[in-house]
Amino acid sequence: MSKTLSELEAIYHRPFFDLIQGSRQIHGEYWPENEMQLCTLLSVKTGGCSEDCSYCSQSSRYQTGIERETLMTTAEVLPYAEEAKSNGSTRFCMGAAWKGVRDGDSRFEQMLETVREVSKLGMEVCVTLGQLSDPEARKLKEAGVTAYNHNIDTSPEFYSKIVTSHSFDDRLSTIGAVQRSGMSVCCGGIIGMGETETDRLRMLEVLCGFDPAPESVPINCLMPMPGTPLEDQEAVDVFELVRLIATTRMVLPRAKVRLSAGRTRLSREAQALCYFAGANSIFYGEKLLTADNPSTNKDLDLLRTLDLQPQAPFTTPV
Ligand code: SAM
Ligand code: DTB
Ligand code: SF4
Repeated sequence: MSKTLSELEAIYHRPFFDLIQGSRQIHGEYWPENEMQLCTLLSVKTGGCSEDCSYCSQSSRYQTGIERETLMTTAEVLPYAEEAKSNGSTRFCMGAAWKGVRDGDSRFEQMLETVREVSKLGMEVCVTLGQLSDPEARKLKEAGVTAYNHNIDTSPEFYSKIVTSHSFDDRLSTIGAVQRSGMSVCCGGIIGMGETETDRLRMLEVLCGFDPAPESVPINCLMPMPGTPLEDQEAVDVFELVRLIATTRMVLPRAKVRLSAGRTRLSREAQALCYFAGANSIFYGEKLLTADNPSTNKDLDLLRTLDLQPQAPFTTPV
């Protein structure tokens, strides 16, 4: 449901304990199961991207040490998806470093084939392939994609400080095509890029205006990648992160709120506070796309300590 910036500010700036008490109550109402969704990421096409996103190790504009690779074949991807399933993930997300996809292109056809095969495994299938329009979105949906990840990354105002090779409106038009196709929208952003807390709430204001509301909202903490323009950014304050998660939980109660990149820099206690405030999904597995993620043992250990269950596997087709 739409929220104005001042409504979001009123929630976000509540006394800290009132805020998390409020988000906890909503969380308990909508998500009473004490479950954590585990999602595994795989970079199916790494590096060499034409775009200039200042946070990204995969942009060809920066010297980051990430080599350009070709698109993985279906046969190469499948063992990773099977392993993710056997490790307990219920969502498998494939990411590609390029500007976008075009119907008829052989790489797009190859992606469709991969999606068709992965979707037989009984996990949610998410892809993040950059820009697309209606025909591509329809074909991905038909092939078995459940959710399309395309982040707005930050506020409309701050966006041009971070990316110039495509616009905020370009991202919104991709999201429009995803919505029209019937795929779920997975859309969030990154904090810790030099934006203000108001920028973060402006980002949330845009997400709240989506119709339908995003099914999942990844909140990434910037992982400063050597060689990128943002390599020296300082880590974000944990309490600001928790406030944003709690506010997101309150205004998008049905969304999976995913504590995404950057958990390697968060203590166990900080992660626990994020989960308490309303985060109910994480990336699971030692690698994100190019950056590190906590080990699966550490994650399972923390979930056990907090008496949180990994989301149960699906018993009916997804
Ligand atoms: N190329 C596609 C795109 O840009 O939509 C898909 C892959 S892209 C790497 C997916 C998202 O990962 C980005 O939109 C950004 O929000 C997040 N991301 C990328 N690099 C990051 C970093 N260094 N720290 C935190 N989040 C990052
Ligand atoms: C999202 O919001 N975060 C994920 C996923 N969507 C594709 C990606 C995080 C990338 C972190 C940096 C890296 O691994 O290079
Ligand atoms: Fe390319 Fe996506 Fe990285 Fe931007 S975030 S440089 S579009 S891979």
